[in-house]
Amino acid sequence: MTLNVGVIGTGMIGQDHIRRLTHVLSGVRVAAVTDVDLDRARSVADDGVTVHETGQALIEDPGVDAVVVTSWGPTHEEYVLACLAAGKQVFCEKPLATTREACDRIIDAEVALGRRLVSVGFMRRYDAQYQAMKAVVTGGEIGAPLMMHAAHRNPSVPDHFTSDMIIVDSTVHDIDVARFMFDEEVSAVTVLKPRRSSKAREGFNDPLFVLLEMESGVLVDVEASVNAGFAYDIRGEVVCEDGTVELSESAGAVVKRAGAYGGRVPEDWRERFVRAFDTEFQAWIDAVAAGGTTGPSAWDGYAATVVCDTGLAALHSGAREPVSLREKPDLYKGGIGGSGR
Ligand code: NAD
Ligand code: ISE
Repeated sequence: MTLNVGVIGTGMIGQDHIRRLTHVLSGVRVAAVTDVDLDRARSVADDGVTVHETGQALIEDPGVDAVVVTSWGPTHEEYVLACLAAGKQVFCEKPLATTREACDRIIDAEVALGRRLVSVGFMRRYDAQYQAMKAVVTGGEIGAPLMMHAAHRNPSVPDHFTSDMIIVDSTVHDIDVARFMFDEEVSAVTVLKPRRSSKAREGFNDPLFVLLEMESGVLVDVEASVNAGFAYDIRGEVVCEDGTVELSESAGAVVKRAGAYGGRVPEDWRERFVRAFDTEFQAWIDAVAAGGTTGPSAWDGYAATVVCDTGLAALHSGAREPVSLREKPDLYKGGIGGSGR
């Protein structure tokens, strides 16, 4: 069976996902696309792909079995709710929605339906290095986890990027990793402002130092910088009672020559996580074709957005801010989201 997917939002990541759905993955085809910029949607539609004028029309198209949402964050709620109303599986890029209230409405709608239709695009859970790290942590071979050190370094960001976006757009991935790694919620957030990088424009606090307190007491620090210049550099190390485990330096080769050694640092998130995105989507396609879904749930999307909101409060107050989550509905009980394994 071939799964017919409709893609809403044909910008940067929408085009990257259309490429993998069309040329890399199996059991799937892109049947329809749409974008508020219709010319852009038309320009990426191969022969045989329907271009819809609205996301609503795409969701209602009987030729579309399941939907991928890759439009701007503030539009996600509307499309995810429409997919739930239509009874169609939906893969929504992060964020699930941009406010706690919007995530609440999605959870309420999915719980009322009584089955999971929503999967959220936290692709790091499908990255081989993060999965290997989690296997060591949960295997217990180096004892109980105490701390995690993480770094999220973007080479540069567009002019519209703000300090708030360092948290909601970038650190949101590290928040999801922390929940995934330790299978528990974040209970408090503190955000410190290190010396400002001279490469950050006036008034823009970059980098930020984000401290997440997990329910068990594990501490996770995230250095988030978006003007690192040199490359896209993602780091992580978990410190346990009897040892440490860290993300390996590179999936590629290490070259030694002329008294030095080195390897490639990825250019951007597309290069660093290309395999994770492929694995994430193939798992979703296979699960949807089999009549279900997989991957991070609406609860995972909700929790990440609430922690981001709390992070923004901490950034602006300078204080430690506690995280307050609603009661977890039974639909999402049994651990924190999926990992595709
Ligand atoms: P983008 O601006 O390149 O593309 C977004 C597209 O959505 C644009 O073509 C825009 O015209 C379209 N759009 C806006 N409003 C719309 C609407 N109401 N209906 C239909 N189309 C609409 O942005 P992007 O970088 O591709 O990001 C898109 C989403 O993907 C964001 O939520 C972003 O956070 C997420 N993202 C995730 C990752 C990741 O690593 N998982 C990486 C990049 C982006
Ligand atoms: C971007 O939107 C992503 O999601 C990338 O994974 C992240 O590294 C980057 O900082 C964001 O801007």
